[in-house]
Amino acid sequence: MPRTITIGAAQSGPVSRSETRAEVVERLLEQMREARRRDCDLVVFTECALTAFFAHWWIDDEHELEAWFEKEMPGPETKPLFDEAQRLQIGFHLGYAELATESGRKRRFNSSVLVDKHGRIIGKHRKIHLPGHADHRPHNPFQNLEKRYFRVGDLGFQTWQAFNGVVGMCICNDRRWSETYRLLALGGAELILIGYNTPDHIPEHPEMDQHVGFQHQLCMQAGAYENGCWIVAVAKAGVEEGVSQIGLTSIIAPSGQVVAESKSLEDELIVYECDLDETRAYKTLFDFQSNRKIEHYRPITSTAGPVVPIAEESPRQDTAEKL
Ligand code: CDV
Repeated sequence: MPRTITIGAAQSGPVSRSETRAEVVERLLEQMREARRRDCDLVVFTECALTAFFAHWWIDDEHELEAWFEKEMPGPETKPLFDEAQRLQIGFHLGYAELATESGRKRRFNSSVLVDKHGRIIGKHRKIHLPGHADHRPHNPFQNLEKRYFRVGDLGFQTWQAFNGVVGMCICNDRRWSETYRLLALGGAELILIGYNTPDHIPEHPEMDQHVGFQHQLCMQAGAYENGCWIVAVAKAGVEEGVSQIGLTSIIAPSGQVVAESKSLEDELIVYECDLDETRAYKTLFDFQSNRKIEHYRPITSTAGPVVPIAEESPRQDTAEKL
């Protein structure tokens, strides 16, 4: 029997700085209800879905900064999402800024949760690859202060048995690192959920502007194929507080093909029925168990013995000519 799961990728359009949590949650609830009408088992929201992406501007005051974070999940403003999920019997993925108080310590993370159709949190990820900078760059058209506002996630890349398969999560810049997919796949992931806020311009690297959309798809398509996984990647799109962000919310099959993609830079739900058994052919093709042997990967440096320089072992043509 095929293990199909119908997934709604719920792209968010821009959220203004003044929009309240209640207003944003209402937008997300609308998308959740549409997802249910379109027979989805799971609806995927984006990174830091509850507010504008505040890492794009400098905040000095600790109180002001904390106001952008959720102190509990669910909290009073997000509980309606959990209640509605339970009522509709639909799972969801939500990215949010987390203010964690654990063992008397306050720490800030860029996090996401996976919630089952009973409204119960079954998994949590804290973003590991934090892009941007920690210093103030007021002359940039916008900043990316994730290194200042968030700690590196301390939960690793975990997977959960859910929705009749094995599910993993990562957040935005995590998707640009092959380790992310490989670790999730080694944990058995068949489905990887991603939210992202990706500007179409990096102030420090304008030469990359023309490649932003291509590179966004490239790393995910390779990650899906090389690891035999479905990938659902959901944008915060459009011009938000002066920052223009890509859309390209995508559902990618284990073949590496993009099978569904958003068309707008607004709130938009794209839906696809994903057969988790389609992962099998690729997982069998690569067969990590028999083909992926760490001992066959020659280390670049080793404490076990001398490393023979490449020039000594097999001289390059130009070196050989000089000898
Ligand atoms: N939120 C992100 O992690 N954004 C980065 C941008 C800054 C390059 C990304 O990888 O899309």
